[in-house]
Amino acid sequence: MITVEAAPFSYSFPPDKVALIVIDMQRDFVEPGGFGDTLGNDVARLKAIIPTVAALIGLFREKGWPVIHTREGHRPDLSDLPPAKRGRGNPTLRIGDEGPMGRILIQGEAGHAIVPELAPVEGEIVIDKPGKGSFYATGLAAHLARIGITHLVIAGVTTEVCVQTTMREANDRGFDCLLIEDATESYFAAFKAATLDMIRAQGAIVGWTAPLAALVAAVA
Ligand code: TIU
Repeated sequence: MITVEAAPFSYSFPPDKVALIVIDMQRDFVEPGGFGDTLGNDVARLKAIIPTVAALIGLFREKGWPVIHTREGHRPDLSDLPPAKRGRGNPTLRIGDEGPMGRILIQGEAGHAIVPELAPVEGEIVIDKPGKGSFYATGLAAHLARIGITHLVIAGVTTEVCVQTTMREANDRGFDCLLIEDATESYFAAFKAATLDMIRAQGAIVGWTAPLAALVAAVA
C-alpha cells in the first residue's frame, strides 16, 4: 500500500489497483469561445491548472498506472442531448450551435478535443459522456471492473460540476477516491473551496483531497 498525507486523514491505495481519471480537460471548457465561455465564465482560471494536471498524468505514466480521460459532449444529431440540458442557462450559444471552435460541445469538433498539452497517448482510454458524471451512460464502470481498479485519483474540471458528480458516482460504486486539489478548478473560487470541504467532511463521506506534492512525496 502507498499512503498519502491527505485530508481529512491519510489515504492509502494499492499501486496495482489505482487509476487516474482526468475529467473534461477540453478546449470547450478551458479556451475562449467554448462552452464554458458561452455560459459567461472566465476560462483563464481553468487554463492555469494545465501544468499541474500534466505533471500528475506524467507521474501515472512513469509508474505505468492507468490514465483515463473523459470528455463531455454530444452526438452531432443531438440524440443524446436532453432538451432540458440544451435549454438550461442563458448562454450566448447553445449546445450544438456553431461557435469559433466548431459546434459547441459536439463530438468531433475542435472545441470537444482535450487540450493538446494533456492529449491522451496510445493505450489510454477516453470516455465520452453525455452528462456531468463519468459513469452515467458510459462504459467506465465496466472498464474499471475489467482492469481491477478499486482506487481512483481524480483531476480535471470543473470541481463542483463534473468532478464532484463523478466522485460521488464513484464513491457510491465502492471506489476510494482522492481528488488532487491543485489539479482541479472551478470558474468560481468559492465553489471549489466548498466542494473540497463537503467531499472530505464527515470523515471523508465522499473521499479524500490532497495537493499533488503529497502524492508525489508518497510515491517517491
Ligand atoms: N459549467 C461547468 O462548470 N461545468 C460543466 O458544464 N461541465 C464540467 O464540469 N465538465
